[in-house]
Amino acid sequence: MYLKSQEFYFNRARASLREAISRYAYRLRLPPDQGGNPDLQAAIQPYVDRLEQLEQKLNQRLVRIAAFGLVSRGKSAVLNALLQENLLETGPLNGVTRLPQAVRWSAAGGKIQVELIDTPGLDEIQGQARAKLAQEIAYQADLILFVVAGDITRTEFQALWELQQAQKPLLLVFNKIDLYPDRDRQAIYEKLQALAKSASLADFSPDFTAKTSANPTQMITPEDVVRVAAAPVARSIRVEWPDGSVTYEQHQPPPQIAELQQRLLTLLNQEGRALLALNAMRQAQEAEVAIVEQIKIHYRDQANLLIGKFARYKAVAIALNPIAVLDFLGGTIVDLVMIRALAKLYGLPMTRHQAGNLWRNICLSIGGLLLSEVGSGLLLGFGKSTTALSSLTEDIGGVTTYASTAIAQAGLASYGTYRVGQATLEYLEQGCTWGIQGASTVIQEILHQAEPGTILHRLHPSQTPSTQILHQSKSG
Ligand SMILES: Nc1nc2c(ncn2[C@@H]2O[C@H](COP(=O)(O)OP(=O)(O)OP(=O)(O)O)[C@@H](O)[C@H]2O)c(=O)[nH]1
Ligand SMILES: [Mg+2]
Repeated sequence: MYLKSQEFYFNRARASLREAISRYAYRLRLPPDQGGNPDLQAAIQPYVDRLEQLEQKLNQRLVRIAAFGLVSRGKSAVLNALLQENLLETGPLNGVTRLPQAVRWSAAGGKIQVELIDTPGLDEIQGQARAKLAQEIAYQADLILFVVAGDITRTEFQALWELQQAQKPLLLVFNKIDLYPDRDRQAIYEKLQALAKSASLADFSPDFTAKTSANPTQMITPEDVVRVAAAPVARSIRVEWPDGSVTYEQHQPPPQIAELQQRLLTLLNQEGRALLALNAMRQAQEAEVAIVEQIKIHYRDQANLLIGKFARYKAVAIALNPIAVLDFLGGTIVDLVMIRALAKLYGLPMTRHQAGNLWRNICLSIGGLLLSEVGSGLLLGFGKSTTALSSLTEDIGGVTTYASTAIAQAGLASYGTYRVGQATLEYLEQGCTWGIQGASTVIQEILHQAEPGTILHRLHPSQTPSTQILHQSKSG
């Protein structure tokens, strides 16, 4: 059941990306004489490239797993143990790994490809550069392994907290278990699991202040804490020979990596493609928001001119037209034509998301007219018409009444058009990611269908208050 929907959403993400790419790639190819804007094209090119990279990553079904942790916790050793090959350099000194490195992992089975990313210790490169590099890698990753080698330190908490800003699923890898006697090992393991359960870091340690008090590990369940010994220390073994002599031999125990390997394989199999789809959609959403932002900037003046022009059309039409019913009809038509013109100017699709909002603004714009007719103290809805009639036959006073009603209405009408214009811009902007095939829509669907107990389910807005705020502000 879950497997089937996973494939379904994976394909939906692909379709969504393809649609977005074709929408903006078309714009890039448009020559200047057909409305292509070289400035805008240059500005959106990098984002369209990013969409294309995302599509490639999806087509390859490439899952990125990044290992993070402080220096010498055994990040490189853990990845080597998974790879069953010493491809990554390890060593007893701090800061052996200097640059991020990606290695393909073939053991994940045929359905998906996996790339393991080794990173420098989080406390190795200093300050801003460290934080920025880590954020970038975390942002690219589909899953994070956070490697510790015992009790979590304060610096590790802080690092975890920062990594969680990327909203990626995370496994807590307790490495070097060979260094602890059984009882200590169990105690640390239970403490790490307890951490996953506690709601706030403040519960866990009084050291934590408001900023860090939201538990960065709240998205981890106890089963996401795994115990490994990626490169257990060699033991010297005393050998007593038949002739009575004694020698010592170095014995290298094999890595203990099964717990991590099992958890990863299960996860990739059950949720790998859904995770891929989710991350691709999140990144596509950001790229698209950036593209639309550029479009908005480049067409802002033209759009305002256009809205102003329609507002004037409407004002004139309404002021000159003495028949009330035609005001409404004419006003609505002007608004609708303007909406089309704006969509065309921006080259963005008219999707149905939030069409209701747009209609409400159109109705308000018309409602304003209606109220002004009532408010002019004359016959319901026919204020201007009646004054128009009377002004034909009566004194100059009638004409002034007509004129002032007309001016008031024209002002209201053009203000209404202005409001509809602004609402249209917002609507077009959101329509891109909230359309049927839009990234935001697909993200929401993936998170909604996630079953309890899955890592995806824990990424659901209702599970994490911080995403909810993000989500609400995006959906406006
Ligand atoms: N006893 C023991 N030592 C380990 C284990 N895993 C790694 N080590 C040792 O810990 C040291 C650091 O391992 P690395 O894999 O280089 O650690 P790292 O986190 O990649 O370190 P940097 O790249 O310097 O940040 C090496 O000397 C490893 O042999 C383990 O499971 N048990
Ligand atoms: Mg390393």
